[in-house]
Amino acid sequence: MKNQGKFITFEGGEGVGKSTNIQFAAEWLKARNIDVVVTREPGGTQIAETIRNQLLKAHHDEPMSDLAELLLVFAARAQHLQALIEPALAAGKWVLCDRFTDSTLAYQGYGRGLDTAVILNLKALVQKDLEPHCTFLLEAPLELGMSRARGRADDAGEQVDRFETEKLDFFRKVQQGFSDLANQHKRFARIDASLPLTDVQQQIEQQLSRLMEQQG
Ligand code: T5A
Repeated sequence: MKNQGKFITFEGGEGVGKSTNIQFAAEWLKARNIDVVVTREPGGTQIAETIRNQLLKAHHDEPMSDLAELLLVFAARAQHLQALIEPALAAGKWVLCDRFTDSTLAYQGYGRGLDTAVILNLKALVQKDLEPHCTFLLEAPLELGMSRARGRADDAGEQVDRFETEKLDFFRKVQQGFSDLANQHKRFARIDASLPLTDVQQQIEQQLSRLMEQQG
């Protein structure tokens, strides 16, 4: 039977360096002849990116309900899994995904205060038994991540998105959510993302080497 690929997710608060380090990980793996797909959530396919636009759009004429937000996140995920993630894994590729369901538990669960049991039910419906092989949790003090995100957005001339307009207290709860999840699940690799980029990438390299060894 053909080797199944590996599913690796990158998680953490705003601006901790997920996008930067996912690109680094992809290049590192490609240099070792691994077939890699880089994707993100919400999004990753045409339909899921359309949902992302609505989720992140800062100004709607009506406020988005927390439940609508949750269901849209999972609608995008269902599409992303079927159209991109599952076929890539079945073809033996390594899928590197910028955010996944841990973000839903952290943002919609801890941040918005939606019932974790409801989120876990939706997770079971959408993901069935698929879990990431490894989840890199990039951790840095909130203020550092937010100032990095702001700096990057200013450089790129981007507007803030709907989540970035939330108050600090919301992001504290999100951060607590990620920390609790990392304490509960062995698949998490905690990365100190407050360090200079080369040190962050050294930690990521170590974890990728470990995953390649498991591959045999
Ligand atoms: N969301 C998502 C939910 O609410 N529920 C869900 O289920 C899901 C999947 C998505 C939003 O949607 C929410 C959460 C989010 O608010 P996003 O695009 O993933 O949006 O959100 P962000 O986390 O805001 O993504 P960013 O692109 O802002 O942050 P990254 O990717 O973590 O950071 P990155 O790599 O762009 O780095 C930011 C800047 O810092 C520099 C980089 O060069 C860049 O300029 N940098 C460093 N500088 C110094 N030292 C380091 N170690 C550095 N690392 C990065």
